[in-house]
Amino acid sequence: MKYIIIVVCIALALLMMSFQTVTSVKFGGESQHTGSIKAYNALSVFNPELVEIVRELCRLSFLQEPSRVAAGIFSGDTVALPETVSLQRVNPLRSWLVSNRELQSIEHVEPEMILVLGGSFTMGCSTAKGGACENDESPRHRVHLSDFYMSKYEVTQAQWKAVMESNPSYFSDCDSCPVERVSWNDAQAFILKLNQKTAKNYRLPTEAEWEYAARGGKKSKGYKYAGSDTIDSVAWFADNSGGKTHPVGQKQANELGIYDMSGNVWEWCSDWYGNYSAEVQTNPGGPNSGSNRALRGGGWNGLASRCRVADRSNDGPDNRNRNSGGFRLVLAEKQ
Ligand SMILES: [Ca+2]
Ligand SMILES: [Ca+2]
Repeated sequence: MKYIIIVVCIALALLMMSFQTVTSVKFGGESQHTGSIKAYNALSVFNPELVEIVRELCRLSFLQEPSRVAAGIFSGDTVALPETVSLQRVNPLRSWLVSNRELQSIEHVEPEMILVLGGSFTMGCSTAKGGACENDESPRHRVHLSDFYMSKYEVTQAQWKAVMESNPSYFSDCDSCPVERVSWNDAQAFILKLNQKTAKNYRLPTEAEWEYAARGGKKSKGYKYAGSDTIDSVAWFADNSGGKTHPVGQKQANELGIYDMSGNVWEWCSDWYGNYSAEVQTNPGGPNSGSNRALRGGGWNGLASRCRVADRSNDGPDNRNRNSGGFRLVLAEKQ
């Protein structure tokens, strides 16, 4: 069966290349392994969309039994695997492949989650790093948090498309960029569908969870931005973004291994936006009511001061006009 699949992969690659009028790839005298790898590489140069189909077929074939061929095909592959749910819609051939294998695509839409060990921290702005604090970042107060899991990256356009079968992003056509132009309510709709697909309880982070994670949790080094005092090393913001979002995970991660908490897109939190209280709090979820929802971390079009771990912003829950507004996910426990 394995070898049939290999042959099919190569045949498929050659068939696709015949549409691309690629003539420079030679298979003579080479093993099937080498041939398929070369075909793959050639395709990736000439037609990234078609190579996805080959890659997916091979990946599915060796899901249970990783082999040299699969390793070769995927060597140098730095792109996240495409989400089969969305591609079922996009490509009839892939749809056939998926339905034949009765693939459950859930694993490919789920975000990579990082364990954030609970602990205590002081929430709110300190002038220790020389930053100007804004009024809504005070009073500083002590917060105790339980363990939780936070997504390593902002939710990407590929993940959004896989779940929602749409892409609201202004900077669309970039699967690995964060989804943006989503309202707080849109994010809730995504989470509802994701939870239905996965039978898990994903949710937005609370502001306290967001700030604790941005500060590096138990591993915090007290940086001004998430992962550094030098903003350029950790964040896409107005001065370095070139006026657009960027694929997630390209800047340096923070102390917990979480990316882009400062910059790229603003991130919705679950809380109503309101004033802080000076009381010690345990797992706070913000005010009971309000008119706006909290946003954190700054974005590609914002000032450096917006990317501070203590900075807060807010917007109406239906507002999706921000092409710098996205989100990331939290799980209370690994499920
Ligand atoms: Ca961000
Ligand atoms: Ca602010």
